[in-house]
Amino acid sequence: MNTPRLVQVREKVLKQNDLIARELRQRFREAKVLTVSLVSSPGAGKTTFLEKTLSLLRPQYRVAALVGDLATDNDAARLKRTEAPVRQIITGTVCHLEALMVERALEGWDLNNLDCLFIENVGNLVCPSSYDLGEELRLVLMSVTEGEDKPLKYPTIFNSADIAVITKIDLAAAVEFDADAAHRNIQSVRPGMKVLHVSSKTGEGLDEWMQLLKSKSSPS
Ligand SMILES: Nc1nc2c(ncn2[C@@H]2O[C@H](COP(=O)(O)OP(=O)(O)OP(=O)(O)O)[C@@H](O)[C@H]2O)c(=O)[nH]1
Ligand SMILES: [Mg+2]
Repeated sequence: MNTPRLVQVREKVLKQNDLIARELRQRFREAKVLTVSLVSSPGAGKTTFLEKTLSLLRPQYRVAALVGDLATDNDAARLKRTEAPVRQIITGTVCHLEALMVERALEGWDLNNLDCLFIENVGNLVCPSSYDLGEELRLVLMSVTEGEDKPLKYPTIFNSADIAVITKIDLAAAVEFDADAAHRNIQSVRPGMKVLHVSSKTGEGLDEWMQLLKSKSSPS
């Protein structure tokens, strides 16, 4: 039986994306830029976490960020307060970032002048999982207010990520968040996955995140 046309088109798009992502990864490695992407459901705390991360790394590290959104440049405006170079990618109707969007957004930036590049994906736990962006590390964030079962419901995104970050832990007691259950769920879809617990409001857990990041990148 012939493969349906829609499937063929999708396979072609993903293959094309993988080729560009591979080239990007090569460029990042050659320029010694640690590239970290963030995925999560809308509102899990990506931009807030990134604001803290950029501020803590600067001025020792040369950092920059790309941020994806369907319609606004609100997140870029927030991240620019850290004074790091930031570019917004408006995706229109597209529910994820693609490697080509990253490549275009980087035009004019000399990667040799960077130590770390962060990429905030569009808030979505489904679409971004299939699109490699050439990043070295992918973080999947889940906030305590979303419940413990997200890894079970969206296993593909947890499988495509390297580190899980449980966010908004300052609210854990108020929403009776069961951290053990969340860990069990993460480990059941991705055995051995590293899990961080952070609050971007109180700063809890950010030290461990900084240590982890600094173990992978050194300022030049
Ligand atoms: N209490 C608490 N609130 C937080 C924390 N992190 C983020 N928030 C709040 O959660 C809301 C959403 O945070 P954002 O950082 O905009 O989330 P986001 O994942 O970037 O959202 P999208 O880009 O729209 O997907 C904001 O009102 C933040 O102030 C946290 O650690 N603790
Ligand atoms: Mg955001």
